[in-house]
Amino acid sequence: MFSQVEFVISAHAMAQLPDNGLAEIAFAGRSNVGKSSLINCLIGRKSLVKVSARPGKTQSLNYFLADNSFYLVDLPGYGYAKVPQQMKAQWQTLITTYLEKRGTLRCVVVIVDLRHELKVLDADLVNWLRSQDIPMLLVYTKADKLSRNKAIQQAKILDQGFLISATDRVLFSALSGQGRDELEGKLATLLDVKHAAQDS
Ligand SMILES: Nc1nc2c(ncn2[C@@H]2O[C@H](COP(=O)(O)OP(=O)(O)O)[C@@H](O)[C@H]2O)c(=O)[nH]1
Ligand SMILES: [Mg+2]
Repeated sequence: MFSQVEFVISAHAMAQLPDNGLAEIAFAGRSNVGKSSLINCLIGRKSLVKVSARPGKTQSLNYFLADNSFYLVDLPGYGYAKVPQQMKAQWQTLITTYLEKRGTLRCVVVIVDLRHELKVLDADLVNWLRSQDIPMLLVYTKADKLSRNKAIQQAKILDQGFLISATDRVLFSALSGQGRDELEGKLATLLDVKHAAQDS
């Protein structure tokens, strides 16, 4: 599913988005949650997507083409305190327009830190996606930072907070690779493509 992935464009406006009609999966999350690491882990590349030491930097939609058949879209991280108000408003405008209008969007992967309590911004995004009937998949990342029991316990708390069931999310770690194959499987189903975990 990810045998060939290449960077396509860093888009700052809707007019710059590809118009070839290929399906896409978008990735959203708070700055520093581990979004870039997750995408790199998923596609099996060390650093195609930059893992940033300076959060809140990317304000564009970064497009990656996978196997010439669909796009992965790295959305700008949100919720970083040091980003000026004006940039926050800009994030909202571009992202809201993108999420509402993008007909080829199949799913938004919402990434949250497994260790944290439910954050208002994450809950707001999830509720808004739900209200717009935009399919989403929750990923609880950095699972390696908790013991197995604690991770399961924390995941249940987040499930209740987001009002989802365990099948609507993936416990993930970019460090250990936990949840990687499960995530690929779920995305393959959404995109209706074959993946490594299936028989060929
Ligand atoms: N332990 C652990 N650290 C992670 C994981 N994912 C990301 N990180 C670290 O979290 C920081 C932010 O990661 P990055 O992918 O740049 O986050 P982004 O801002 O959401 O794109 C980096 O220091 C990563 O090494 C994970 O699954 N486990
Ligand atoms: Mg990033």
